[in-house]
Amino acid sequence: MTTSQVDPALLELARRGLAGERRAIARLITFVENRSPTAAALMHELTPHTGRAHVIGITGAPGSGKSTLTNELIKEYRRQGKTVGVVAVDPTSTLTGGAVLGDRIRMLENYQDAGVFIRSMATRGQLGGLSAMTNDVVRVLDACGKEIVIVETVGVGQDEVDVARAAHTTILVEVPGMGDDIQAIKAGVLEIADILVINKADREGVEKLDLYLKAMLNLAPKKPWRVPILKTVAARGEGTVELTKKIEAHLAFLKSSGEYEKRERARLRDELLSRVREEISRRVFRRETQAGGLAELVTQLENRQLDLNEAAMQLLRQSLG
Ligand SMILES: Nc1nc2c(ncn2[C@@H]2O[C@H](COP(=O)(O)OP(=O)(O)OP(=O)(O)O)[C@@H](O)[C@H]2O)c(=O)[nH]1
Ligand SMILES: [Mg+2]
Repeated sequence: MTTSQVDPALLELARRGLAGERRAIARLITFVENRSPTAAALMHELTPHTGRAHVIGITGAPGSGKSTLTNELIKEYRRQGKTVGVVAVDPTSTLTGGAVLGDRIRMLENYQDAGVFIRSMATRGQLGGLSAMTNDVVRVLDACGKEIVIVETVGVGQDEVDVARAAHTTILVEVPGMGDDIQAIKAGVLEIADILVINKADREGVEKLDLYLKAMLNLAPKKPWRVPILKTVAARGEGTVELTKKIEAHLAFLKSSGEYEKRERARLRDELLSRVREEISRRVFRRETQAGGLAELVTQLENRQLDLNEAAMQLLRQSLG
């Protein structure tokens, strides 16, 4: 697609977004969320401007203080003169429904600041589409000049873990005193953490959790980056300066070790493959009941007119046609 084929109004929208205009950024994200054909044209315009932001994932159990911590990080980064974008992935679960409203209210604190852009996204149960969409929203914020992009997700499902994996630096938030059963943090979740945060460090059980996390980290295979454990009281803004320093140190490690390029490449590879998978299924299902479509091929399989391999190749050819 060449730029000349794109609607001039869209080009203008992209230009205003790239210049950091808040309303333009909001509209760009809406296009991306709706997965409209327009979004593809816009991503074409924005992509050359991406790759500059430091993407930070914040994940952890519901109510562990991720949004409060995000809010404190925003304040600290603004003090440092950095622009910040936030994508808060809202769980649709009724369990946390109340907390989501709390998020919005707390995050309003920063809304008057042109250097901050915050967007909440509902999970809406897209099939594997959440991480693809979140990645695109992150790209928009990156292209539009946000130097730090924070992605807040509730670390419960694979989808959220995937989202966290797309970040350069992933912070896992734990809280003390939740009982031993909850402390049995899944090894898979711990594995994605570059920095561990014990939030609500004003509560009892901090040392116990600290020891537990240290033991868990010791069990994991040794890696060049030693995962630090930090204590914060996000509700009082304590420990956030230290956290930004660790985040910075992690980025420096990624860059100096060559890990940055490696992660970037692995992420793009994953994204490309899942986009292709998604597109093929979309096309196959769109023509499911048409002549030669999925339904008919299944019938031919039943009648032993085709073998599985032939049917698969036919579907694949069709989806490309
Ligand atoms: N005591 C204490 N409370 C805190 C601290 N940080 C956050 N909280 C409180 O914990 C509650 C949940 O905080 P949130 O920031 O909404 O947590 P969250 O992880 O974003 O929640 P979800 O997005 O619903 O998963 C709020 O009432 C906060 O005020 C802290 O350091 N100490
Ligand atoms: Mg939250």
